Amino acid sequence: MLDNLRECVGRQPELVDTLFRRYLQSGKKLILGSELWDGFLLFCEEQGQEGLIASPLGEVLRKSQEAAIGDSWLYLDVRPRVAQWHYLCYHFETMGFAEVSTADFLTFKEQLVGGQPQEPMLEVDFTPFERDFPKMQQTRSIGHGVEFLNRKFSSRLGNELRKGDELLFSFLKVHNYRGQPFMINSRIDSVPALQRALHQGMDILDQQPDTLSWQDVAAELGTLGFEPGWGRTIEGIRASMSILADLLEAPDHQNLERFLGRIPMIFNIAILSPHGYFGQDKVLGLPDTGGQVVYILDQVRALEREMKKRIYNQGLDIIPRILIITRLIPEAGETSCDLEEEKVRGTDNVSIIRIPFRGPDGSVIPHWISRFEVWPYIETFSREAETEILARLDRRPDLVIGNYSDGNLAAYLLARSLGVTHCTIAHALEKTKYLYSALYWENMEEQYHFSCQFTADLIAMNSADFIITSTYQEIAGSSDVVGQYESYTSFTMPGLQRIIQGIDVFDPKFNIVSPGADETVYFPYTAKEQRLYDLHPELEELIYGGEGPDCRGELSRKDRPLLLSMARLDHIKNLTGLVEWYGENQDLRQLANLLIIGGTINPDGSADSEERDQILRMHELIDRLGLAEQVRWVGLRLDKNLSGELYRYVADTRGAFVQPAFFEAFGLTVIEAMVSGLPTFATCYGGPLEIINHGRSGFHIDPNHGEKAAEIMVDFFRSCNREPDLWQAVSRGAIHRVEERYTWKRYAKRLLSLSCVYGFWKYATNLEREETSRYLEMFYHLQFRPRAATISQRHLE
Ligand code: UDP
Ligand code: LCN
Repeated sequence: MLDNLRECVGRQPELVDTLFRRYLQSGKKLILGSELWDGFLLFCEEQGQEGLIASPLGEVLRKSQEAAIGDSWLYLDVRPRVAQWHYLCYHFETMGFAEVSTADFLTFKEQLVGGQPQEPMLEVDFTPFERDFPKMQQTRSIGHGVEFLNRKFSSRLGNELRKGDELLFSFLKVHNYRGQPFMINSRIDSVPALQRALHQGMDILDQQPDTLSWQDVAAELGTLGFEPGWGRTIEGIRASMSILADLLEAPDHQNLERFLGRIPMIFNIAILSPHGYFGQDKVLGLPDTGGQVVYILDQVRALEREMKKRIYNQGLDIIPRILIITRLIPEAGETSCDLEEEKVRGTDNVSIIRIPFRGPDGSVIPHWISRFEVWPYIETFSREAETEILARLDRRPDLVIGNYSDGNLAAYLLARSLGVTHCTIAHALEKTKYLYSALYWENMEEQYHFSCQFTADLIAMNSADFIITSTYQEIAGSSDVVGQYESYTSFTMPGLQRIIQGIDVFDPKFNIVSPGADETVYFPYTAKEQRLYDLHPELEELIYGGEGPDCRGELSRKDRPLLLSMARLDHIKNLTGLVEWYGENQDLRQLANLLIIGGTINPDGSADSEERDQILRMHELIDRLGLAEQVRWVGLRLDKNLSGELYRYVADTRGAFVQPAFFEAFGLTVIEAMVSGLPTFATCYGGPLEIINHGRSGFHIDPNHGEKAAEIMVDFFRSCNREPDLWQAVSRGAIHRVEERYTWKRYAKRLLSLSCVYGFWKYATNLEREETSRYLEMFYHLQFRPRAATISQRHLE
């Protein structure tokens, strides 16, 4: 890249210098990639140098994420392809280019924003720990870690046969439940003994009819050293034994995955999700309370079902248990968040366990606390959680799953202390949501405490045995957009820490496991027999009723399709932006009514400052743009059945759904709306970019170009008026897309398989990760804890 660039610049050095000096003269120290590119295009046009656009210089500028500019230097961070970074610098005097290291680039940025060279700063680099750890190389492999590991490991089993055999054998020996061994007991004391026993066992099974069960052969197999766990039926037991025998003879990755998935390993799971209001009713839409709660409640139902099925097929009679550990909030309003325990509906053995946040003196913090301010409480919360989990399960959980930055940190502490497999799920990493959230962290610290959050994120993602993401873009973005995890690769927080390598997105710990939408609640509008028509009077009142304490606006034209949007009333969700685009587009106002479900109407009813600002803005827009007869704003939290039927009701009006967020990590509402059959217009930043196939199963819109987004909607409604089949085609495309890709059943199967494989991998490579664990422990104690202690204890006041 550098050679081509030098050659290209060498042909017209003055021209390039003029361009770069323009950037310098703009007076900006930092220029975003899009501005850099727009400036370049304009320059080429003015100079009559359109040929430059396709040149190596054009390529570098098109792929630059950012420019950092000082008096003598211009630095570029270039991302030629997904997850690949180069740092270049240009010197204004010598007019030459050079490639610089990550550290040099970050140091330059620190000096730019801090004025003088900074004090020596902590440099964090995880590269040396991973020197011998297998890494993927192709960008298309990113997010498919388990397949890679299985391939890698089975070849290792093959190459170092004795060692690999021993590993599998010793792994089998560690499995038991409350002292009851599984699969093999101490009579089988070596790999050859295991191979012999397997052949004898299969001979015995071959003489039995398939209809018999484990009990019928238990005594005979027991004399060979076998214990329960091979299967319930003769057919199942035979299959497990033959897969293992094949594996010991000639390892291959498919058999390895199949066999590991058959070992009884996961009976109890602890899921951590401290912040927000975690409950089953009247919580969705409250501050910090949205998709994560829906996700976990659907996830546990699906997981319990799949765990039961697997345990049954393994021939065991163990009842699986899942504990969701969240925060107890004494001042819980209408919610149940002040209860210590709640059973999850639709499950047999899943409970929500609530543990309060405590101040330094042990006193319980009574009120809700923003997710940005939970840091001082997580450690005592985790300690209490550990005691509670052990007391309730009477043993260690087999898997700990963290959710979001705070839950992931709690999961780290817990899994480290208990020595169990640890999975993290980010849901949304805040770093990419706020421009310069790392570089200007100090300016945002009072409100967001990113020093704690990003440190916690680094600890969690590096400690986790495996990471689940909902989409590829969450890990590594797209050719033009940086992934959420990728943004943790290298960054600086001046005065605090310089991250040379925070995470490697090629690490096989990353796996894409997409969530679904509860199909008992969200299903196509065409499924007439399942529809909840008795909710229609309530919905009609909500949509077309008069103004009241919870609703603003009264729709005057009931014959028009509805354009629905539903979200928390956070700035990032951009519901107010949508109202503005709609209000300013006279055509759209004539074509459809806008229905907004979110927040509350009364600003005094909100404890969240960001939500209050949005409420005031919404009122201001409705007044200023005269929207009272075309926009209906419902400030209520709808229960799931009502919101499910609402999507379908909107589909009956031949309406559509809009998700206008500035950034949406995944977007459960998007798949809910789509599977209901609603044509959906969703942000091109984040998950929806991957969920929707533009034009086929919905449409991408750019929240930064509201006018254009409104025009896309106008075009759609107009085209539907001309071609009545168009609405149906997009609706069918949306349903098909979700049914094919986003289901909880698939999710649960995959998550449990991953847990088994990574459990094995953790066992097999424990030593290799132990160094990282020790380093993380220091990072936690020396970096995170002091930062968390700086957060004001104002909640105690
Ligand atoms: N939701 C709801 N009622 C509301 C607001 C939201 O039921 O008033 C649900 C919505 O159906 C979805 C979830 O809350 O299941 C929001 O998830 P999403 O992933 O779209 O966004 P998040 O809030 O997690 O950022
Ligand atoms: C958090 C978000 O912001 C959403 O985009 C996700 O859909 C939700 O969590 C569930 O993972």
